[in-house]
Amino acid sequence: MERLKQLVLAVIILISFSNVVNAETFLLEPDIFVGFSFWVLSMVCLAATVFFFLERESVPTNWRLPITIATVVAGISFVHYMYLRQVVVTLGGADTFILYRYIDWMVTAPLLILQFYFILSAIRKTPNIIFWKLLVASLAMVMGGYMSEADYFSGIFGFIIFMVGWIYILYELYSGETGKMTAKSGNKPFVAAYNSMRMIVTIGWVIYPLSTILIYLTDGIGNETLNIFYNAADLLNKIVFCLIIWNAAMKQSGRTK
Ligand SMILES: *C/C=C(C)/C=C/C=C(C)/C=C/C1=C(C)CCCC1(C)C
Repeated sequence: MERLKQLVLAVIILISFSNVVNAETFLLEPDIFVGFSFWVLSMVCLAATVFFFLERESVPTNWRLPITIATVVAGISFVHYMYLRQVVVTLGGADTFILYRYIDWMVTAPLLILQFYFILSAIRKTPNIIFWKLLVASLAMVMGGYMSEADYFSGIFGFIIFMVGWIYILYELYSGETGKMTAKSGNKPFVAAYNSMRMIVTIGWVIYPLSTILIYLTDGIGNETLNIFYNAADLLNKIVFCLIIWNAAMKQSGRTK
């Protein structure tokens, strides 16, 4: 296990180095804040990947799966952010840019929603149906968002699919089986973490469509500003979200109070 860990860390470090080498090839102009924010986010995601990876052994056995998922989410975002930074440098604020984000979202958004099932399973027996409900709804949601953005049908149709999926997930998390089982669990640190995570899905996720609408209305601020909003949203919705899970896991282990 120790060997395997060292190997994985070595691979992560190698990828980071290739990232730095690329930075020389695709030199970022320091006054381009959007490029800068991509660079910072890449580093935060790298740090989070290593952190969750190492912390996996420190949490109670039941909590290892959510921490593994956190590692995967941070890792995907890390690799993807390096890619996006190059897109920023080579294409600038080109229109197609936002669509590239879906490569990440398609995978990470459902994984983040499934975390509610994984953490609930860590503390009690949880019916499989909750897994499937959250999976199908979150997949439909990202597909809807993608269709809307890529203008497959009319944008509004994809947007409606997105809204239906998202509202269904919120219903499930507040008043559905998942919400009820959590409330009844009587596990205080768990309920607190669940509530914060649910708040992030309720408010943090709105940053994306809201800033899209804002940019659209103010006409001219453009895609660069939009990407900065999205980067901030990703930081909250991915990294902070997973840190809350880690914190709850630590509380269960009694290592922190
Ligand atoms: C880690 C990534 C996450 C949590 C991404 C979430 C993305 C959204 C909530 C996107 C929403 C959008 C719409 C609802 C309409 C079309 C425009 C989008 C993509 C901003």
